[in-house]
Amino acid sequence: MPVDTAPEQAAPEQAAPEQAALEQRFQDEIDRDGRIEPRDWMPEGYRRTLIRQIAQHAHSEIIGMQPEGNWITRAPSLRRKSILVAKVQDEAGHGLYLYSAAETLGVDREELLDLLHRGRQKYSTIFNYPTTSWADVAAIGWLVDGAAIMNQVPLTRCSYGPYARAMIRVCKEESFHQRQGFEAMTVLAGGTPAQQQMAQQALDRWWWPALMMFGPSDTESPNSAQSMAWGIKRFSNDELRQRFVDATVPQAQHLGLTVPDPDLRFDGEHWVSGEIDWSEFFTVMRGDGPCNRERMTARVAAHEDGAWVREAAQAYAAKHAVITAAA
Ligand code: FAQ
Repeated sequence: MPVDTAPEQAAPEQAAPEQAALEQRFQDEIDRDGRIEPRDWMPEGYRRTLIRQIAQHAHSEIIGMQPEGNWITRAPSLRRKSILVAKVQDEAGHGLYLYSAAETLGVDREELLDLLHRGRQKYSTIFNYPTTSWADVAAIGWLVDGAAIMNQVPLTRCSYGPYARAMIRVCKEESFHQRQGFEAMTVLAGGTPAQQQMAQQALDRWWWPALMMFGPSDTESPNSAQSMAWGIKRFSNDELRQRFVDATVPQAQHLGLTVPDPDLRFDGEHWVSGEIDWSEFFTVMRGDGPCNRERMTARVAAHEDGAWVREAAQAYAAKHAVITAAA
């Protein structure tokens, strides 16, 4: 089925009575905070919104393997290397759960990957920044996984059952990732002056891109209102970003690091950030960030190199289907 993620245009008042009853049942389920399951009737716009968001999320997980994967061969100890290999494998696994969740909506993962490779679907801007030092790996765990958890814990209560259930396991693993990043950052921040400098420079590089992960400000977010009405998103982009800032500034202070925001202030209740450079966010989102081309080239090459694995898996499945049918 071709993927069309444009918003649905049908006017509800034109719907036939049966259609109106289906819509009412769907809406009642949403209103009572129930779960919509793959075989339930759902509005076409709801289905398209979920495909768009879940596919982008899956793409982010698999492209997100690249910045940290860059450091597997150069991790500073065997312990750090084994942790990093496990983390990067987890990210591949998250991609697989998410492509499976998207497939329950009637799309094929091959088609979603094709859309990614042709630049027709997005992945998170955060993965278009380079990892220039080992401290960047620590900063990704602390900040990027920290932001991902803040965004994804509410998705465990998403109205679409398969996505919500996938998020429960993903969030447990992301929580480990965040803690290992903070632990690695703690070691660097408490180390030699050179290590402390590495930690500070990594925070300087990743702070603002991490804030951008939450998406455009609420006034510039075209999808939020409908996604919140459908119970896909539970909080707005700005609400989640604020929660992240409130949680993370005290962590930076604990580490003895300085958040690279001269306008950051505490208003008695919240840590209030200075203005985000939205032109940078939109530039990276359009494909002109520091590593967009490099990431896509590596992704397409990995897909092509893996063709024989997919063919072998299909041949194996076909062989076993014949054996099972004959038994
Ligand atoms: N990058 O109207 P909204 C991770 C797009 S996973 C690129 O606010 P929405 C794990 C947005 O798609 C990180 N594009 O959109 C890990 C839309 O464009 P479209 C990924 C962005 O969907 C850790 C347009 O802007 N997480 O980190 C971004 O309601 C470490 C307008 O925006 C998820 O995907 C962005 N940052 O809200 C892996 C979580 N922000 O599609 C490895 C699930 C916005 O209309 C290492 N997704 N856009 O053409 C969500 O929660 C939502 O989709 C948002 C965006 C909040 C990201």
